[in-house]
Amino acid sequence: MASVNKKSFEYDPHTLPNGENFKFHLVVSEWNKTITYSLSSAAIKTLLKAGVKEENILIWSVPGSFELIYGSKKAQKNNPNAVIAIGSIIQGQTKHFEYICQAVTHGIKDLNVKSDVPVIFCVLTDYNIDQAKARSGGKYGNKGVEAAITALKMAELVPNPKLK
Ligand code: DLZ
Repeated sequence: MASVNKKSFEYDPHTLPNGENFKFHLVVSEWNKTITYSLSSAAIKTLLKAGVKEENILIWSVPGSFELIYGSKKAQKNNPNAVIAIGSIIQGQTKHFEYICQAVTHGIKDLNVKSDVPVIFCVLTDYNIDQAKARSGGKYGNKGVEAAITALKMAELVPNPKLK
C-alpha cells in the first residue's frame, strides 16, 4: 500500500550529475511568493552544489502560475538544458484552483511534448498554506531540491545500461 505523507524522494548527493556544463532557467511565479521563493532558492542552491555555474542559472519572474506556461515557453527558446517552472497554487473558495491546476499541468506537459528542452514541474497544488509550507522547506522537505535534481537528471538523459 502506498504510504501517505512520507518523503518519497531519495537521492545520493555523490551520484548527482555534474552540472558544470549545463544551463538552467527557472521560471518563478509571484503568487504565494514566500513559498515560490523558498522553492527557487533551494533549487538554486542544489544546482550550485552540483557544479552549475552561477552565470548559467537564469531566473524569469511571472505574475502567477498560469503564466508559467508562457514564461517556460519563452525560456525554452534560449535553449537551456532544462527549465524549472516554480509555482504555488493554494485552494480558495471557488473552482479557480482546479482550473489553474489543470491548465498549468497540461500546459507544461504540452511544452515537454513539443520541445526538446525539458520543463520540470515544480508547482505545489495545496489545499492550504500549511501544506505548502511543509513542502517548501518544512517537514516534508523542499520540492525545489527535487526539481533541481530532476532537472540535472533530465539534462543528461541517456539510456541506462544497468537496467538490462
Ligand atoms: C488568480 C489566482 C488565484 C486565485 N490563485 C492563485 C494561486 O493560488 N497561485 C498562483 O500561482 N496563481 C493564482 N492566481 C493567479 C493566476 O495564476 C494568474 O496569474 C491570473 O489568473 C492571471 O492570468
